[in-house]
Amino acid sequence: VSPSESGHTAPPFLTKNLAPLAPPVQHLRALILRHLTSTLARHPGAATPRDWWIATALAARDRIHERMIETQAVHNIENVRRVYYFSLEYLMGRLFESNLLATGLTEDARSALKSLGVDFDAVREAEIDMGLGNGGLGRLAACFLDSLSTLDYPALGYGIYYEFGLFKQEFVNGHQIEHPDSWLLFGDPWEVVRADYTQEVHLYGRVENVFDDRGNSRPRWVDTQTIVGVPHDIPIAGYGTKTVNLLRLWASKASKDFDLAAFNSGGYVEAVREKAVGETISKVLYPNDKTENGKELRLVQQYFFVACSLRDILRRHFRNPVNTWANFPEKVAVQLNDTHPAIAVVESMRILLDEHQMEWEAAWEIVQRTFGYTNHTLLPEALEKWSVSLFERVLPRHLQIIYEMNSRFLQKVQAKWPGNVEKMRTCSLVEENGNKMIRMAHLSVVGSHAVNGVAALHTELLKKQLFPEFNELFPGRFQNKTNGITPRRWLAQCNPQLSALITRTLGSEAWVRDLDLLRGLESHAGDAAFQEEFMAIKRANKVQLTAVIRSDCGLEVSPDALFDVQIKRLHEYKRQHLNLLHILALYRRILQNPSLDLVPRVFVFAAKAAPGYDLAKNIIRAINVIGGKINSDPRVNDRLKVAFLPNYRVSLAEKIIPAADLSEQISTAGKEASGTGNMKLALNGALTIGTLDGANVEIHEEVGDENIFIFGMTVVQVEELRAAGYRPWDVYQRDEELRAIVDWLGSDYFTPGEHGAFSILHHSLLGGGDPFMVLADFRSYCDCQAKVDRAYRDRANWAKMAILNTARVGKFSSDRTIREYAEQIWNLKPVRVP
Ligand code: T68
Repeated sequence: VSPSESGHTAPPFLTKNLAPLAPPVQHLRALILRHLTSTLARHPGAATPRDWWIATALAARDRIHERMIETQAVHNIENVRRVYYFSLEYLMGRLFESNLLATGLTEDARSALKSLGVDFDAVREAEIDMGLGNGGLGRLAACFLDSLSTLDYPALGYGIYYEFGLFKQEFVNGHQIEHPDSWLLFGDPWEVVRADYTQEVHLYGRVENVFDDRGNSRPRWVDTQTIVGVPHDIPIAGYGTKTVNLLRLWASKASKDFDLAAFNSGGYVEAVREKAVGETISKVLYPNDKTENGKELRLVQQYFFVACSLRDILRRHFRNPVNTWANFPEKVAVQLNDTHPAIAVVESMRILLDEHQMEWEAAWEIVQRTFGYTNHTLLPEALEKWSVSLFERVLPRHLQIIYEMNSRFLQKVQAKWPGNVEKMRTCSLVEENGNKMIRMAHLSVVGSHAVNGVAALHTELLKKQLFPEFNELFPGRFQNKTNGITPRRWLAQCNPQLSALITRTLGSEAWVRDLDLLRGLESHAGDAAFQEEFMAIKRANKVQLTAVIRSDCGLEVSPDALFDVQIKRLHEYKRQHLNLLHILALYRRILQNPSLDLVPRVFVFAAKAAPGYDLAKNIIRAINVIGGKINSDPRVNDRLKVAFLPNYRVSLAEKIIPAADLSEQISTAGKEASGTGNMKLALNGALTIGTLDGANVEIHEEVGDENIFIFGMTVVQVEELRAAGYRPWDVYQRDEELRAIVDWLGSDYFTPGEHGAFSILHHSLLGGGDPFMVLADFRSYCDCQAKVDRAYRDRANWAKMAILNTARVGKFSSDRTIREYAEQIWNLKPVRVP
């Protein structure tokens, strides 16, 4: 079909003076122009990059929709088993390039736009990130969706269509200031609203007992408030395949009934106000990446999306007349991304017991066979608990079911450890010290057939420290699934030059779908010419990052310096302040020895702090203020620069990662469940300086001891020191340099006239007991950084190490992770879409 016959033609007045192009490009150009005029009502002469972005996205979407319709038809007709990923967070980033890459339209779009005099990069930059997540957990969900589609697994992601994603961050006088993230301001060209699949959800109310005609009583949940969920579908196109799965996000609306009741009693304004309450549920993403603060709206969000999603799954299952409850667990696998959606276990029981009159045992078997649970943290403050009184108000029937689950479970505990009250107390789904709380992690373990950690070390600690009793009660239930990252976004897309070099060297693009093929680069690691090319690309990426640092920080840095990068949420356990202490130490050494020979370094930070996390915000302020002082001190003579890039997000990570020389992965051993930034940086040829924590352990195994900088205490040493009684004061007293810089930090040297500006940080290190053992690891860290300095001077060897990092981290593809989930937890088979 020629463009003119396909109906996709642009109006002739727009095309008559355009240069002829290859037919597919010409076709795409016509499509872009048609969307510009008919969808956006814009003349090309007046179009902004944003208009071109939307028009091009809609053109690509046309192709994705065709594949999506085809995929869903195949899945439905073949009545396939699907996995449903339940997550409160999806950190998707921009979708323009990833969708073009998946559909093979990148070069055509580039040429089509170029022929219209439009710059591809400016168009790409017009898209606002879809930032519906906090950090690693949300980004992992996004990588998993990419791998699920690429590997042809039938899958659906369920979540919330937040009107405001993670806040925008700005720095004012070094302080973090938050602004709302209005990502929908210009619309989302990727989504399709499916109002016909709207679901109703009930909340609050009370439970009463009703009697049937045999005199048996049954509980009934009554006097509830109704909220409706409207699905917004985002297509997830696989790379190099026709599969397009869906991410289905629920937006909350007040129900019609809700309106009517108030209208009928004459309260128009009240009705509209109540409607607004219904719509607040999906208004905003909670910006805490670790602490749970027990807010009612958060529980309501969790229940809202879970209830909508389960009803949607049932609708899909029973739409096919051959399906029954008996084959439900054969068709449906649900994965819980942390405990945030764990109420799904209880809601499923409620549906089976109350709406389908199933017996407990039968219902429980279905539920357990259906659910899997992924744990992402051992930090006690991050383990979700909900107060019983809140539960009783919001979800009274669910509380009853939890009590029943608990009583049956505690019988098992009793049988295993007869008469052991302590075991009952530790295992119970209900915590009973003072304010009664529901332990969502325990509930998730009991309600799932598989529980997994996200790195080998993390899973071991999960079994030994967090859930030892559960591991004994349910042998084989705990498994490891080391995290991964999608090589599409995190190499092919973000580092096009390195990707081209790899493709040229390996002779094909197959590595994009099979990352283990990067091992083929190993034999080139010692080749001087290859090293030159590899490092020239690194330098070009660094030059590009210098432009970002210039525009976002107003700072001039040299691309020949070592780019030392720490990018991740700001958290005590991640120890950005350990990095800061090292910077202070170097600064002080320069002041004491003006001719000190140091490899020039640019310290690149990017991190958001939870808005209520004072210590994290104080660390940001300290890095900004001390960095500012160092940057402008002529005595430093450009040997040190500190760039804290504001508003860290996926699209910024894509610019920083390809330019990194050194990757800071310096958490206290035992605290970082896995990390995934560590994988992205290593894949792009940055060397890791890190502790033996999370997936660093496995990166160390893969790249080899000579190609990584390991320092600090191990998990065992951390535990021993804690048991022996850790006294940061002693470390401080013993180490002259450490003492000097901690005192310096505590003084008002860096903030004249503003006394105690960093007192929260200073206190955490000394008086506060240094819970993450920053001082204990300081000396080892400095020594290791000195090794980095020496290693960087040997350019050829550094290049070799960097190449070997890229070559040896194929294991950390999320394709490998997803295959493991599919084979070992979901029992899921790929389905090819012809
Ligand atoms: C992260 N967790 C882990 N949590 O910290 C990281 N938490 O080690 C791991 O690599 C990653 O998960 C993927 O497994 C988080 O990112 C959150 O963001 C979060 C959000 C809300 C509530 C609790």
